[in-house]
Amino acid sequence: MDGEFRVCSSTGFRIERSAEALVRWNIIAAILCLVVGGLMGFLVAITRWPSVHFLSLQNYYRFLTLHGIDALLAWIIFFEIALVHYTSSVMLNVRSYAPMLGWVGFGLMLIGGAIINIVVLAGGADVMFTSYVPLKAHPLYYLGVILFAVGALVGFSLFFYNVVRAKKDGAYKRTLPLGTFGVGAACIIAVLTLAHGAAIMIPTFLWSLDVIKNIDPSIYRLVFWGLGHPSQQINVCAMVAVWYVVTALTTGAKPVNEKLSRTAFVLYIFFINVASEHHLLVDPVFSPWHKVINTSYMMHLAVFASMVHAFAVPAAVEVVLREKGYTKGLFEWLKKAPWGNPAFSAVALSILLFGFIGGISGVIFGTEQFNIIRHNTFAIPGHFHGTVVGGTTLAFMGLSYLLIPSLFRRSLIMPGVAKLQPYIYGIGIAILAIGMMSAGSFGVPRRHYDITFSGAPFSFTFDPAIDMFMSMVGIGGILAVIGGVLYIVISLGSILGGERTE
Ligand code: HEM
Ligand SMILES: [Cu+2]
Repeated sequence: MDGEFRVCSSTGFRIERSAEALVRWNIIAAILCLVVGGLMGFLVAITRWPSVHFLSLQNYYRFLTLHGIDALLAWIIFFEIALVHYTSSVMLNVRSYAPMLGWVGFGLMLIGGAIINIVVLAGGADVMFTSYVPLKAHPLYYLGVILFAVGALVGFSLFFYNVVRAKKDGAYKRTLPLGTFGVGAACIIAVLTLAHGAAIMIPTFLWSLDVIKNIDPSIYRLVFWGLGHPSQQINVCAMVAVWYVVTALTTGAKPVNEKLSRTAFVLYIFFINVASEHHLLVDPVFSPWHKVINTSYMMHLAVFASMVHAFAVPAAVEVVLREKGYTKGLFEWLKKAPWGNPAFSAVALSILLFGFIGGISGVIFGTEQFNIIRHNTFAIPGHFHGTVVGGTTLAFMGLSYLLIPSLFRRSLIMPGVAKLQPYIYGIGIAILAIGMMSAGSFGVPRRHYDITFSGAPFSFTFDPAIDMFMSMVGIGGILAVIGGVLYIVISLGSILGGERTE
């Protein structure tokens, strides 16, 4: 099976069987994780909507834990490993050089992910995604996380092996194509991130076994965010790489200045970890001077990189569409962009939502001076549903609309619905995130089961304005869930039962 190539009629890439199989199975695993993660998100959202308040106290925290794990960790990382194989073999027209290792990594991630899900559902780990000590989970939970992370490390490392071997085989001359380069930056950050992960998860595992007696919560948070924050930058880097790849494949866009785009990826590698400090702004670990310098100045080195991409991608689309003759007025090119192609519209919405909802709010909430009035409020999940959901998840959905015809060789079922899906999902997420941020600005806490405080010895009522914002969370959440279900039906339905294309 290894070494057998075919030429893809839609993208022109020479695709080898084992590389194709790795991309396919990682995508299938990713979508299945999104099924569980999305269902949990739905249940949590209708629980936070006070007029519904669906789950029991215990299940709220249990399912919130699972939502974070399956949506943020599993869906996104499985998809990123698919991207690793796609950009380091398919896009370079070479074979996968170590497919066995690819399967070992995949298997570890599956086993680790399954263990985590089972332990959480069995009630052994109501610790939420961050598993802050001294909250203690069953040792198997930490073992599951470690296995998943080792599997991911194997997957990300294969990128380097593939591109080095591909160069020897003459697949590219001086430098990698931009999409591959971007995923390469993500892989470098991934290796650094997973090293922090090992440094914190292995001791915590030993602590849960009583081998280590005590872990200082401040140290835990410091090292944990060396894992937790840069892993979001893997997502940002991979998402931006997808922006370039999808706009290139759907419109033929080429960056106006490729060197600038590459430099921006390098900025991510160097400066993203300094931004981890925004998670520690209420901790006594760093001095106020350190926090102000870090979050008012250093942080912008990475933010600047995102600004570059946010201009470079639309500019590339504008240039190519103007070349095609859409030159009337300032915006004819924008009107004539392929808005009916769900791959393109998903990426366009991803750029908008990531920039205007996720990015701007992140810069504001991450500043030392502002952080204290938003810390641990509902505004924070509002911010990151703009980044990892409106941004990354939507971009990955868009790419998968291209990969299904190209790699699974099936055409999309329900093409008319597929056209609408990115809009339904995107608008839902926008309403959800804005509702969360607005409620947070009135002090509504995150990770809180009952903001009416029923049965509490003292009474407290929030500003009545939050009723509207919490309803936005419920209604936006339901709309996003409808968009998510449509995505799952279309993608899995096409993979299983779409018309064969070649
Ligand atoms: C239909 C889509 C989604 C809905 C309706 C939804 C809704 C929610 C809600 C209501 C919360 C609870 C916040 C709280 O009570 O503090 C939450 C938390 C969270 N969501 Fe989502 N979400 C969705 C999709 C996603 C996706 C795709 C991701 C990841 C890529 C994600 C990542 C997270 C994370 C990491 C948390 C925080 C968990 C924690 O505090 O431990 N969500 N989501
Ligand atoms: Cu962060």
